[in-house]
Amino acid sequence: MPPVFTTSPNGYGSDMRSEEECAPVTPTTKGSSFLFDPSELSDEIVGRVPNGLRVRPLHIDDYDKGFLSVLSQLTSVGEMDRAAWDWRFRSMQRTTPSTYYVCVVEDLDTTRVVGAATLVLEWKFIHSAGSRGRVEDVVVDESMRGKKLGVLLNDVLVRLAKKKDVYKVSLECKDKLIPFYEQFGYKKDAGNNFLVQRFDSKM
Ligand code: 16G
Repeated sequence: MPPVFTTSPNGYGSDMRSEEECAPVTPTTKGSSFLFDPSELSDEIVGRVPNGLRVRPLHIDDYDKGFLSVLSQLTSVGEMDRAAWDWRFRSMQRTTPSTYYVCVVEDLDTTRVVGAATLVLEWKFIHSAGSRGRVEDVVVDESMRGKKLGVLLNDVLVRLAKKKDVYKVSLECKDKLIPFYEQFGYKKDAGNNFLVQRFDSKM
């Protein structure tokens, strides 16, 4: 069955965020709980969201809301206690200019994270001190597959990347996912290749 969409696209109610959470996240903002300013995910960027879900920035409390369990459906997450999580979250939040846009889909009934995707801005000297976007760690919880949440997240990240004025946006994916990602405008970059050296146990 196709998803039902709300008329208020982002699913944010004005009563859903505290004043502190609505404040812009800047290096000088103390105690903010979102990874980046939620206003970056405007209705124009987020588009239409199925009823009962919302798209928002990663929140520091997502440690307890299944974010890591969703990520572990993509690859190895490894051990991460609360202190390690807080440290990583705060270090990503402090980057200037902002670099990490980890977006999540939250199930409003359960308040669990059911999908995630990250836009990383790689700041450059080239292209007039521009930035390149990298789409990373796109994953939807197995219980929510088939509801086009992957499409939703990718649409959000491509619109956000354009808004951030990246000169290009790229991603890596398995062969079988190439047709999926092509629908968002990605193409193989003829003449360029993705090379890697792995220092973990995966070959
Ligand atoms: C996929 C992901 C990449 C992620 C990697 C993890 C997308 C578009 N691509 O390539 O972002 O970091 O898987 O696999 O989500 P790894 O642990 O083998 O690097």
